[in-house]
Amino acid sequence: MSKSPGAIFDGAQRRARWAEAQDGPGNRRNPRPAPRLSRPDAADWLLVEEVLAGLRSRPKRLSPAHLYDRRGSQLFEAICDLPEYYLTRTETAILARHAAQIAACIGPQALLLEPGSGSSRKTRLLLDALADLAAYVPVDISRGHLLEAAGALQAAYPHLEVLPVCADFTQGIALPPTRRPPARVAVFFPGSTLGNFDSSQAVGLLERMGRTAGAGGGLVVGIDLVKDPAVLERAYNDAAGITAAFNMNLLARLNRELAADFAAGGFRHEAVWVPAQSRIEMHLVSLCAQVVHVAGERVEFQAGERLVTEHCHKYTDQSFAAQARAAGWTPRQSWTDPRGYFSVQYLEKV
Ligand code: AVI
Repeated sequence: MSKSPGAIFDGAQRRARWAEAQDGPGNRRNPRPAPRLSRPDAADWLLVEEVLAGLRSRPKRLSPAHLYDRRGSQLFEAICDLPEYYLTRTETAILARHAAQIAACIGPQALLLEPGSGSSRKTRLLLDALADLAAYVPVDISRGHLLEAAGALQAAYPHLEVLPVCADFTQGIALPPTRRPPARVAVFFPGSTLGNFDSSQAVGLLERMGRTAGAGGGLVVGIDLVKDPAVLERAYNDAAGITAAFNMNLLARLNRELAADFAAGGFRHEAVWVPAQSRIEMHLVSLCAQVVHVAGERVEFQAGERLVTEHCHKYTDQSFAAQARAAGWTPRQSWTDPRGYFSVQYLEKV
């Protein structure tokens, strides 16, 4: 780790080191014809500061949001189809089986808001059951993905008003005006994405969703349930190594986007069940003592040192209800699968 004075938040120094890391030493006399990166803009700088702060913390930790570049998103889609990764299949089956009841909870003429909508694949199960929806508002940070998915939905549901919003849903969402005034707002948050937030962040996120939905609003949320640790660990350590590739891709992303030099074979993937926190933790474990450079900064790893890349919390009905109530939501109804692996919950903001 760099001990240079003012290293943590000295932007000018870091910019100079970043430029050198991209172009290589001696670049002014012998410039490369095609530099690896364009100059960082403001968003890149936020990313640099966040990543470096995470690499300086103990244990080293990075936000799981960084797992989802283009390649990471493709790998995650592949994970959803893995035999060991029961979550997507199980939740889809619950939604398919109970769509009519869920739609009855949501009620007529609602606005359906989906934070982190991605491909909106599961949404169709609800849309098919919600005949008189006032509007569907998918929200995603990836503009291309959002517009593509919204276009496909609009074609499949020509009478539905589809109003895509490109935004980071963790920052709160401003609802767009709709042609028909909705009777209520219902938030759809499937996929156990809530489980990737630590407890206080999850409560904050649920509170923001509650503010967006307003009094009388609804929330349909998918949560993964506590179960045999062997089943959980298998889901995140699949035999084909897709989850490992998904985790390792983070290092390739840092190499590409932050001029880092993580060695391809320097780390291994590991996902462990941590019962005290009721979560799977995804780690990258350093295979040896090594020094890595990220945006011009030195980062030391001990042999066996872990970089935490994701937390995946697993709930009981009780632990989820406590979290939801702390955020101002009242649990109304829930549905599960025959094995009790996953739960879809309906909550109301009173
Ligand atoms: C997106 N999220 C709900 C997944 C999960 O299971 O927590 C991410 C994931 N990480 C590894 N496999 C899947």
